[in-house]
Amino acid sequence: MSGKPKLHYFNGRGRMEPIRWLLAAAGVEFEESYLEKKDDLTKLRKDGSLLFQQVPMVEIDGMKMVQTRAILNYIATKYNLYGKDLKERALIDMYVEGMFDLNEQLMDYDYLPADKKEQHFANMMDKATNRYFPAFEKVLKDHGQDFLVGNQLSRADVQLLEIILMAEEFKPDILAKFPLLQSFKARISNVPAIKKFLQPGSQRKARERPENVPKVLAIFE
Ligand SMILES: N[C@@H](CCC(=O)N[C@@H](CS)C(=O)NCC(=O)O)C(=O)O
Repeated sequence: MSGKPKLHYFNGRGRMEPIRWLLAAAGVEFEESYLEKKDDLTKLRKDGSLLFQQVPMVEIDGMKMVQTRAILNYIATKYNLYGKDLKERALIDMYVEGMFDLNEQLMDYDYLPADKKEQHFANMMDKATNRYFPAFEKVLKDHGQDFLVGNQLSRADVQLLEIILMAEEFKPDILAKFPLLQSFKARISNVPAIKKFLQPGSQRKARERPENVPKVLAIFE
């Protein structure tokens, strides 16, 4: 055993990507084991490795953790990316839950059938532009700090940057009306561990290519 966390998922973003981001931001090296086909998932299930028969699963500190949020909570707590007290943590939880709601829409898009994409795209862009990004712009404006919560980097900053970059892949000028989010993006992208993760060749995953979608869907059907 190398002692590094081991991530079990398919070779794509999905629900594992925020976990990759958070580990990278914490400066933690990790290994990955990719599910290539349904049999790989069946094997993990038969091993008893998946409490609810689902991935993401992360082997970390002698545990086989499932449930994305539980995994992220553990990593954030362990590496001090979860605020300095209960109230900061409450704010981080609130912000991050909003990010999960938007993330779900962004994440689903590439896996939808063609006839559902247009409506979904309009809805997710509307939510990003009129609900979530204005909220985070306001948070930054109200307290005038560099980070979303308190005076140090937290998981909320890491996840917001991830979502901003994802949303820009769909609409490059999506931050046009959000000057504080633009400077936030530049600032957080420059945190050394994050900067490294943003370089080509890191374990960060690209958006799903259309030709891979059937293969990924077949793992879980
Ligand atoms: N609440 C779970 C949901 C996990 C989930 O739906 N995973 C999908 C892959 S992204 C899966 O394993 N699907 C197969 C199944 O639910 O049987 C989490 O956040 O980890």
